[in-house]
Amino acid sequence: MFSKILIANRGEIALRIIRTCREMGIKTVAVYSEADRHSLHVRFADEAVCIGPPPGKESYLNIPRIISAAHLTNAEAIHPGYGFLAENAEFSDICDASGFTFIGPKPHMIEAMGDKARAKETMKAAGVPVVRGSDGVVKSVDEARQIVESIGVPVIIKAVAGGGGRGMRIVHKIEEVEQQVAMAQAEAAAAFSNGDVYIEKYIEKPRHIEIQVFGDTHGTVVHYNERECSIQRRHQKLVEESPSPVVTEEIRNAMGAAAVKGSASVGYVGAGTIEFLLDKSNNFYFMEMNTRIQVEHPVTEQVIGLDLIRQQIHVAAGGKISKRPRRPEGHAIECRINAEDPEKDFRPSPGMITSFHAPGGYGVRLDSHVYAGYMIPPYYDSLVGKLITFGGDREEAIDRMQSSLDEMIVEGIKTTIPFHRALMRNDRFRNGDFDTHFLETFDWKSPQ
Ligand code: MV4
Repeated sequence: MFSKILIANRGEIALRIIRTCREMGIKTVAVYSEADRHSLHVRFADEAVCIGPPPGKESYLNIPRIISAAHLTNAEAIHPGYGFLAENAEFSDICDASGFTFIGPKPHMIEAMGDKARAKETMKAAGVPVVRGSDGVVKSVDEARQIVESIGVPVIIKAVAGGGGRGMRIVHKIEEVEQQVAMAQAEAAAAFSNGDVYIEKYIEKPRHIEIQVFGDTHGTVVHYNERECSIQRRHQKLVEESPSPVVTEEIRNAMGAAAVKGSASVGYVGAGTIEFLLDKSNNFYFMEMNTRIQVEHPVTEQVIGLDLIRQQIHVAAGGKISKRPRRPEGHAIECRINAEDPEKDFRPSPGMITSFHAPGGYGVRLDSHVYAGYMIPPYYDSLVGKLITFGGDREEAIDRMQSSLDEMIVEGIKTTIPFHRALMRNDRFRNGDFDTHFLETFDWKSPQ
């Protein structure tokens, strides 16, 4: 096992990783930008190295500075968390080449899944259901038109270098296909330095359901059930839960088996997430694979009884994972508390937290790095914390979430707490009757 790990991240996830390292008797190194000097990850790590000015490019995204910090402190492994360099193939490569274990997949795996058209072809070849459409990249607008003539509208044009909702366009009229493809290509070239796009039949009002997978270096790949992530706004998830209110044992087994088959076919090692769309007839289709630990991993942890960060470290050190299937026990739900003003179109609301109270009690978990007197810097994401509640069933978890949200105090900045309080009272949400478009019509200000 490693004796020292450097955490190439900040905020709640840096703290989350430090907590597990301490439990495991592993020393930790924090890296921080000048804006994060007073952050808890700096206080709680055994050592801390300042790696530069506030902007991400000059600190948390600056590979030479992070590698230098690892050399300086004699770290053995580097945990990237999520975001920043977590899915950067070059970083994974440089860590290994510099003698540090990257706690995540090898560069070729990150690259294979980062190209969304290639990832889809790989999964299709492994027998995982995919949405019908172009076979890989569309080479010309003529080819695009032919494909849409055969599959019919609506279709969705996606950038191969996009992902997470970036670089997508929906087309409802066949005569607009050529122009839309040309525009999508130009946009993708500008945004991702790669203009390649592919086409799929557009699935109307799907649910976003993802499967947590895990592989070890001994050839074992397992899944830890689904997370329901349909409550999202502009491709930002706001609420996640496990299990999904609509996933039956039959769907879970089929989706889980497909996710394992797809991951095992590429020899996947570490924590991964296979994202599916579930349509109205309960057909599911592979969308993307994320090769990192995700923000919403705690809901899975709470229902399967396993520390996924511990397991990432264990696997990176060459350890084996148990093949035992883990069925969800009870129900867990997570609300992302962001420093955003839901009254003003969720615009960022950084600044000083003047007063803070963390909810607690039976079945309540708060993963957060903030405290009274903490300054939320404007440079990074706006996550204040993740409030997770769990109970014997979904209703109990939601009731507990409602009372925890009522108890939570964050003053000095605007947060998404009022939005979550309204959502937890909403009948459609309570009945599990929602899809990825739910928030487009949900008015949190009107009485539920
Ligand atoms: C789709 C889709 C419908 N049909 N693909 C969005 C994020 C990325 N991971 C995949 N996404 C989607 N892909 C097909 N073939 C719907 C989404 C989607 C979505 C699209 C428009 C507006 C909001 C959305 C929210 C979640 C998923």
